[in-house]
Formats: sequence, structure tokens, C-alpha cells
Amino acid sequence: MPASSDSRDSHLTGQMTSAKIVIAGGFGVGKTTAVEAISEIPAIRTESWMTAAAAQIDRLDPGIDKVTTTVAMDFGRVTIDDSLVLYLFGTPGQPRFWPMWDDLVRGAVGALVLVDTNHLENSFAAVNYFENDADVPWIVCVNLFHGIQTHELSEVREALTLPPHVPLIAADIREPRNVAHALLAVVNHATERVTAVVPSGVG
Ligand SMILES: Nc1nc2c(ncn2[C@@H]2O[C@H](COP(=O)(O)OP(=O)(O)OP(=O)(O)O)[C@@H](O)[C@H]2O)c(=O)[nH]1
Ligand SMILES: [Mg+2]
Repeated sequence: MPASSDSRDSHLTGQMTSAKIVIAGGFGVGKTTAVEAISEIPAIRTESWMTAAAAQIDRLDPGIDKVTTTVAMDFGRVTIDDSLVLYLFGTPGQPRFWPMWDDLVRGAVGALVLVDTNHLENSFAAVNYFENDADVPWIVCVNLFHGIQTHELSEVREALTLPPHVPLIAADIREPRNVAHALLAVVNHATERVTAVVPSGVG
């Protein structure tokens, strides 16, 4: 795959490579929060106020002061080092916007799928999408709301029936350093997938 192999080559040539990463997941898992936390440019958001009617459908937890929802996408940019810039595309989370995911995922080198273990049911569709309907390397990250890990990662893996080859991590994605760590995990996973498909020395 060009982006990951380019990024390895660019270390050798001193060239800058850019790559598209998708940040996906169900409603309210923290996608917009993650893009805003890490982006070095003002993140482009397409937030719309949630109505009282929507609040009945889009369940929120006490202590989470979420009043808007993404209706198209989030966009941000982060320079990882002098050879790699990541362009971040956050998906909308509400089911009525899921048809947009195909367009947002197109051309991405990898995806970070956020989950909220307090509402794991909101994550099943996203996991199912990346497992069956998207052809992009992906990893799963449990967003540690309030910084608390409520379940062992092995339990989360089992509950989501994640395939063994899909990495699973946990992070409080309000912290830029944590988001950077998660994004690097996506890049590394994508690179490993390419290396596995194209043996070194070929091409
Ligand atoms: N306490 C706490 N709140 C968080 C954390 N992550 C996100 N939030 C809050 O949770 C809410 C949801 O965050 P968003 O970033 O809007 O979620 P989203 O996934 O983009 O939501 P949609 O686009 O509507 O699907 C916001 O009010 C955030 O401030 C976290 O790690 N801890
Ligand atoms: Mg959002």
C-alpha cells in the first residue's frame, strides 16, 4: 500500500509523506473530541445542536455535557515527525449518517475505531462495518471516559468478538499525547499489514 510503504521510504529519502486516518465509532464515543485534542490546525467540525427529541434516541450519560452531534465529518491535521503528516477524518456517529462512512473511509491508510464500554451496544455496528464492509486496517481504542477503565481489555475483545489480528488499546482521548499514541498504533498496524502482504525486498 503506497502510504505506509512511502512512509518507510520517506525516512530514507527525507521526503514528507501524508496519510489519511479515519476516526470512527458509534454515537458519542469521543471522535470529535479526539480530532480536536490532537489537531495542530483549528479542527473543522460539522456539529449541529441536538434537539430534545433526539436526546430521547441518542442516550447521554450524566456528567457528559454533550449538546451537539457531528452531521458530516470532523477534519484535522497532525504532524507526527519530519516525514509524516496525518490528515484526520472523524465520522458522524448517529446511525442516520452512516451511509457517509464509505466516502470518508475511501483512501484511508487506517482507521481508529473508538468505543465506549458504558454503551458497548453503540459500537457493534462500527466494528461490524470495519470487519465486513471496509477494506482498511483498523484498530479499536476504548475511550476511558473520566479516565476510568471499567472492563478488562480481554473482556471488551470478547464482547465485541474482535478478530485476534485487530489491536485493542485503551486511552483517554482528551489527552493529545494519548491520541498521538493511538494514531501511531494505527499507522504501525497498517504498516505491519502491508509488510505481511508484500515481503521485504519485493518492489
Ligand atoms: N469525561 C470525559 N468526557 C469525554 C471523554 N471523551 C469525550 N468526552 C465528552 O463526551 C462527549 C462526546 O464527545 P464527542 O467528541 O462529541 O463524541 P462524538 O463521538 O464525536 O459524537 P457524535 O459525533 O455525535 O457521534 C463530549 O461532551 C465530550 O466532552 C472522556 O474521555 N472523558
Ligand atoms: Mg462527533
